[in-house]
Amino acid sequence: MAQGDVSKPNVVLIIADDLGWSGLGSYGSDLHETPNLDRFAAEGMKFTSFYAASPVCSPTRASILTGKYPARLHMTTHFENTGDYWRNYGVEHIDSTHLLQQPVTVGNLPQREWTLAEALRDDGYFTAHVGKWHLGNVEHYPENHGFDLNIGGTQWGSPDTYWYPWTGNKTWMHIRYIPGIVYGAGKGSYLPDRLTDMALEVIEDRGDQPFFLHLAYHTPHTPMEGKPELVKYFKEKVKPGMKDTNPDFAAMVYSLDENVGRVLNKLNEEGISEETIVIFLSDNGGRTEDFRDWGPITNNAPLKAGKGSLYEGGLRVPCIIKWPGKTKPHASSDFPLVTIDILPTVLDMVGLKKPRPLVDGFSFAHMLSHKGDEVAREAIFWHYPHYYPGTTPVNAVRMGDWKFIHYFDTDSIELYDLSKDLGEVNNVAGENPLVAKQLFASLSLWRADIRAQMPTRNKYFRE
Ligand SMILES: [Ca+2]
Repeated sequence: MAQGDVSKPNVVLIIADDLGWSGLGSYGSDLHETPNLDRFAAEGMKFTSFYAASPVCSPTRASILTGKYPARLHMTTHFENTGDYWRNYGVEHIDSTHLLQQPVTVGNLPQREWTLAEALRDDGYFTAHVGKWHLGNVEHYPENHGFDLNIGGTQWGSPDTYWYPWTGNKTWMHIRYIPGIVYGAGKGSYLPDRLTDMALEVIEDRGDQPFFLHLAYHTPHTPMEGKPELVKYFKEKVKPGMKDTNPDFAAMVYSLDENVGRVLNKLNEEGISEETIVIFLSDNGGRTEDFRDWGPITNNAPLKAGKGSLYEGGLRVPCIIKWPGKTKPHASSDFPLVTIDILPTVLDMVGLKKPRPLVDGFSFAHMLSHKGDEVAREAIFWHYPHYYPGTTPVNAVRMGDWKFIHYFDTDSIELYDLSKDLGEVNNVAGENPLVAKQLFASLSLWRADIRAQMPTRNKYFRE
C-alpha cells in the first residue's frame, strides 16, 4: 500500500436510498424538513439535473463505484432479481405474467472491476464502507472491492426493520441483518443513528492516512418506520393539497438529514471540514406506487413517476457537493450529470493521475472549481430490461433538452422536450420525427456498443 499523503483531501460520499429529486426542502419538498442538507446545499454546489444511472438500487451503486454504465456491467436490476441471486436457489426465474423475459443479469459486482475504493486505497487512502452494500454475495462484499473496513454491508437491500436489533420477526425478510453494529447498541436504537455512530468512529479513529468514507444509509427506503415522535409531528403538519403527504416518509427523511448533520458537525469538531470533500446523493427516485400496507411512499412532483421508471421521477436525484476551497457557496448547476461521473470526478478532485480505471463517466471536477459549466458528452443513456411496478422493459436517452424513451414490449416511443415539459406530459415524437429517429439510432448504437443484455420473448407467458 502506498504511504498516506496528508495533503490529500478526505472523501465522504453519502448515499441516501430512494430519496426522490424533490424530497429535500432545498429541492422543493413542502412537508419534509431537512435543515442540515439545506445548509449544506447553500455551502456547496447543488446539482438540479443529476441522474441515477438506474431507476433501482444495485445498478446505481455499481455505477458509482465503477464509473461504468450498469448495462455494460450487465448489472441492470436490484440484487434480489438477478441471475446471480436466483442461481443460489438452483432455479430459473419463471414469470408467466409478462410478454418479455428479462435477461439473466449479474448481481455480484465482479471482482475484476476496479472500484473507486480500490483506486483510492492504492493511492494511500484508508477506505471504509458503512451501511447498505447490495452488490453481491459474501465473496463480493466491500472488503473484496477495495474497502479496508466493512460495517453493515451485505447482499441485501432494505433491512427487515430499522429498529434494534435490525432483524427479526416482521416479514419474510427476517433473515436479513446488519452486521457489525449490534455490539454496544441496545433496545430502541434506530438504524441510521447507529450507522452514523459507526461512521463517526471511523472519522475519530482515522490515522495519518487520508480516508474515504462510503456511507450508504438505507433511509428512506421501505419499511416505512420513522421515529414515533417525528411521525406524530409530520402527521399534524400534513395539510390537504401538499405535494408530500406521507408522515412516515417525512420522519425518515428528517432522521436522514439529522444524521448527515452529525457527520458534517463531526468534520467541523475534528477540524477537518476544510480538507474533506463531501458528496451527498440518492441512488434512484422515490417510490410512488402503493407498496404493501404503506400506500404510495412518496411523490417526486413536478417529475413524473418514480423508482423503477425511466421517467425523470425514477432517475433524477438530489446531488450536493462541497469541495473546500473550490466550490463556492450557493453555486448550482442544471447541466445533466449522472452517477457514472462520480468516480472520475473524485479521482480528479484528489489529484489521482495514473493508473486509473477505464470508465464511461466524465469528470465534472472543473465544474465544481468553476472552471467550466459543462462536460463534453453528447448524451446520457439508460437501459432497464426489466419489469417493475410502473414500468415495462425500457431504454432511454437524454441529449440536450430532449428525452427519448423506447419500450421494448410494445415497441413504442416517446419524445419529450424537458426545457418546456419537465413533467413529461406531452409526447412530441410525432411532431419531431427526425429528432426521434436520431435519438433512437443513438440509443440503439450505444446498446450494441456496450453489449447491453436484451429482453427476449417469454416462452412461459400466458395471456
Ligand atoms: Ca434505492
